[in-house]
Formats: sequence, C-alpha cells, structure tokens
Amino acid sequence: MNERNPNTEEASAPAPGRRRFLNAAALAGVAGLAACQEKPATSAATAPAAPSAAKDPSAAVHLKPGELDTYYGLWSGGHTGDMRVLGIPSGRELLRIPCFVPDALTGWGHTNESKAIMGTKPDGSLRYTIGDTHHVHASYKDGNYDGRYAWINDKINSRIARVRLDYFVCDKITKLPNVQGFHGIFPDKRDPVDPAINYTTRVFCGGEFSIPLPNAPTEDSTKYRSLFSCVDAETMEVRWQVLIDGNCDLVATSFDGKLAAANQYNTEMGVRYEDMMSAERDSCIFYHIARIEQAVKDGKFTTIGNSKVPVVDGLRASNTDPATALVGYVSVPKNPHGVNASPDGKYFICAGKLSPTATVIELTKVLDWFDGKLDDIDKSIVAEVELGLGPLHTAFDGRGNAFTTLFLDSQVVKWNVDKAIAFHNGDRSAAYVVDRLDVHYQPGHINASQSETVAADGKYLSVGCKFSKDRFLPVGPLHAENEQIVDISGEKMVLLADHPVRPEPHDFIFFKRELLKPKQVYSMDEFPLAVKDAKEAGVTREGRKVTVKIVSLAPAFEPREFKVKRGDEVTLILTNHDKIQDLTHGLAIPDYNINFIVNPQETASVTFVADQLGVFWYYCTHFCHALHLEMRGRMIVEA
Ligand code: K7E
Ligand code: CUA
Ligand code: CA
Repeated sequence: MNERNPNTEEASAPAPGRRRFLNAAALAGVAGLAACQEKPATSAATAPAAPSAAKDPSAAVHLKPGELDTYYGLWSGGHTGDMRVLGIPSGRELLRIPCFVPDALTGWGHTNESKAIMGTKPDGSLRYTIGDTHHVHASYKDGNYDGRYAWINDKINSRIARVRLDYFVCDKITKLPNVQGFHGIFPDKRDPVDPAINYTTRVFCGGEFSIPLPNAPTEDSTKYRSLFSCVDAETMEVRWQVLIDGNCDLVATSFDGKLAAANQYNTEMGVRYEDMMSAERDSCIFYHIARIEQAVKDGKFTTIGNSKVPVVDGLRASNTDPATALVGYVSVPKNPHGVNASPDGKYFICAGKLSPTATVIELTKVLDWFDGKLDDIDKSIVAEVELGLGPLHTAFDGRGNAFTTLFLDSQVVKWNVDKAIAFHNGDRSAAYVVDRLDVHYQPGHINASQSETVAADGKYLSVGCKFSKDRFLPVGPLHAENEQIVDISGEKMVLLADHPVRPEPHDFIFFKRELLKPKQVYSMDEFPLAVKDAKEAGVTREGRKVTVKIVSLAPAFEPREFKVKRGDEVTLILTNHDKIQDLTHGLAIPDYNINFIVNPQETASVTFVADQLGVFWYYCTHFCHALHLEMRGRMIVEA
C-alpha cells in the first residue's frame, strides 16, 4: 500500500516503518513478539476523556459496598487449569472453578467424585495434575447465552471440560483422541439443518500441533497431520473429527449453525518457527457441518489407532470441488491469530499477528462457494485492512465496530467494519479506524460485553494484557497480568481500571447477569452416596473395606468419633445437612493428606488406607459457626 491511508497516520500511531517491519523481516519479527520495551512505561495521560462524561468515568467500576456487578465474566485461568468467575464492571474475582488441576480449597482431585470426572490411572491416582486453559465459551440459544454450560480447553493434554452454570462446577471432562495442542474451542449456535434446534448441541475443538496419526516416533514431519473435533454438548462424547492440512488455532462458529471456522498459522506444516512463518499467507479453514455429518452417516470415514471416532477427509487435495467439499480454505495473511464472528452474523474476522492487518470474510460468500456460486473461495474476503502491529483478537460492540488488540503496539484499535470494506473496495478516504487506545501492556485477548452474541451491547471491553510491568507494586520476578476494563459506550474508548490477575488468563466472555440463575444450595438427590439421615451415620465393614458415613450440621459432625483398624481401606462419605445458603463445611484429617468441602446439601467422599496408628482429629476447615473450631471428631486407628 503506497497510497495515503488515513487510518494509519494518526498522531498516536507508531511510526510507519515500525508498522511494516514484521512483513519485512521475518526473524526480527519473532524477536519483536517478545519485545516488551517498545513503549515508554508511562500511561496515565493516554486515556482520552469521554466526550460526554462530566464526572470521572472510572467511577462506573467502583461499586458501592454491597452493590452487585451487572455482568458475569467467565475467564480461563491458563496454567492454573481453572475457570474463573469475575464480576464486571468491578473486575472482582468471585470464584475459581477447578477443572483440570487439583484444588486444595474444594478438594477437587482429592474426592472420589472429582477424581472420577478428572480421570484416574488403574491405581486410582489422577492421570493428570496439570492443565493449560485458554478459551472459555458458553452455550447458546437463539444467538445469546442460555446459562446451561460453559466449556474450557486444556491445551497440554487435549481435554475439554464442561462447567454447569447452575452450580458453577465442572461435571465432565473428555480427552480428544489423536490430538495434541487442543487450542481453539467454540460451541455451535444452532443446528445447521434442523431449525427447531436453535441452541448449542456441538462444541468444536481445534488441534494446533500436528503429529503422526496414529502417534509414532516418526521424524518425517510430512507425515504429521492435525484434527478438528466435534464434541457432543450433552454427552461430551467426540462425535467426529476432520483430518486437515495445516493446523487449527482459534475457532469460531456462524450464527446460522452452518459453518465453523479455524484460523491456521502453520499451513506450511513446519516443525520450527522459521518454517511456520515461511509462507506469506496462511488460511482460515471453514467446516461445512451438515456435509461433514452426512459423510459420517454415509460411512465415508476412517478411524485412527484405537479410537472409534469417525474421521472424515478434509485435506486440501480431497476438497477441491466445492459441490462436495467438506471444508474450504480461505487464504489470509501470514500466521493469523484469532478468528471471531461478528454479532450481525455476517463476517468472520481473522487478525493478522505477523501481518499488520485484519481480514474480513463474508459468511454468505463462503456459503456461495460451497454452493458453486463463487468460483474462488478467496473472493469471500471483503476487506483486508491495516490496523497496526501484532493484531491478535477482535471484539464487537454491536454497532458495526470491531476492537482488535495490537500485541506489539500495546494498543486496542477500534475500527468500523463497513468502512474497512469501503476502503478495501477503493474508497481511500474511508476512515475505518475510529480510535486507538494505549493499554498496558502487550494485549492478547479482548472481549466486549455480550460481544459474540446477537445481544452485543457495546458497554464494556476487557483487555487481557500479557505484561503488567510497572502497573502494580513489584512482587519479585513473577508479574501479575493486567486485565483492563474499558468503556466503549462512546465514540472514544475510555480506560476505566487495571486489575492484577494471577497468570495467565487468555480468553474470557462476559454477559448480562440476568442470563444466569445460579443455585446456592444443592439438592441431596444429586448425590447417589448421600447420607440422607443422620441415623445412617457410622461405620460399616466388609472385610478390610470400611465405609464411614458422616453428616455435618453446624456445629458438629455425626459421628464424633469412629474406630478403624490399621490397614483398612476407608471410604469416608460426608453429607452436609445444612440447608442455609453459604453454610459450607470442610473436613480435614491431619497426617492423611485429606481436605475437602461440602456445600449445603452436598455429598463428597474420599478413600484412603488407614496406615498410621493413633488419634486423628478430623476437623472442619471452613468457617461455619461460632463453634467452628469445636467442630471436630476423632478417628482412632487401632492395631
Ligand atoms: Cu486464545 Cu492466548 Cu491461546 Cu490468543 S490464545 S492471546
Ligand atoms: Cu463446620 Cu467450620
Ligand atoms: Ca505460517
């Protein structure tokens, strides 16, 4: 682009030379991805004043004591393996929902119930104790969240976890077969065929790393491939997979249910970064869901290794005829990062990462290609415009504007999609860039209130800044990340608040609080082992297997003592009989490495071998009552 571009000449924009250096110097670009000192570490003056706000706009995030947030936020925890619940606009963290990693507060990964969800080895120990969550997305109905479920990925061990949004607990985890580096995840928004199914029934999962299929110690990387997987939203079983060329990174879905998309940064199928960035363009792959499922029905699939999951052929060479293609590959510039679906249902937007651009792909044109009405699928690209350095992810305000993070520029750029299309079509005066905001620093994910729903409301934006540098008190070498909240209700973005978060969240969503109806007390019937009557409490023995049933009712456990023999395998079942909201008890046993909680009307169990003689005070670890400290009993392990 040699012509004058009104969108890249703002005073606040970095020098044009720096804008283009990624395109020019591939290796220097990679060094730049880690460069964190590109901006002076000053900031306060960068937020422009809101046009209409007479008072301090950041007052919006300072809720009065007792005041509730208006949005729920679901955040990925990164390699803490949990999902976090935040209140927005305050940014207060309300809960961490353990999924892939054991949790000492709740007893996740220690109780038998949670271990069964997480998965165990034959000896009963957990198969995995680590995780790396990146993306959280929730179930849809009629294009908006319906409050049933949220899903989150574990990139390390290719697992998908489901969280029930009534109790805010993980209830299922599925491991994807033959996938390494499960990264992007997105639920469908309706069925592609049946109009009565206007809600989520599938969750799509992108495989980022290519491997030999089935896995084998093969050095020849030309034999490696990646899979795109579809998981059933209810059963959590893997329905089918698609064998593809290149890899999958992020995933997005169309509002009409017909297509899923994944951006691909490694169409080169390289094994080293130099190879992965050798091509000028990579792609965004579109999956035609109805055709894929028809192919599975027609038996046109194979299976891989021990897996029974049907795998259909999405390789480029097998999908050149649009009339039968299961997938289509749209070319996009060098190593794109996110792909996001605009809330008007019209566009998919790929951020360039190593290209300073965003690519706008029109959904109806992709469908036209599948229908034989468009000769070249790349003609579905309706804009490819320059935004700034290191574009990663895009959010929407529901008023035609997109907000894209610029990792290297440490900025959020607000741009108008229609004007970007006009500019792309030759209107050089179209000022598609509306505003730029400095953020602190190196932003990755971004999302706006209700962004990827039909109800995008354009109120708040949250930006996940990967580096916080000087924004918080120094606490040694490990820095918090900085989640910033931005007011996007006006023309100009207004930075409202910084929030330190434990590393490292990636993606998140936030939506109106009315969409959830959380339950604060369990129903005892949800637990097959529930000790429903305090009269059942006590010890029963079958050989060396001992069951100890305990009930908690503030301020006492029942029984208050029990005896077992050394060497017994003890299963301790605890039911909380308190019915009052917020009345949680814990049960810890010293020297036995046991601690877990039971919320009101909840039942949980643990199994251990009583291998140490003596008196062990089991005690309540969760402050529940004035006599909380007195809430304890004796386990006596006899010879
Ligand atoms: Cu969603 Cu962080 Cu995994 Cu971009 S990725 S930042
Ligand atoms: Cu029960 Cu503390
Ligand atoms: Ca590439």
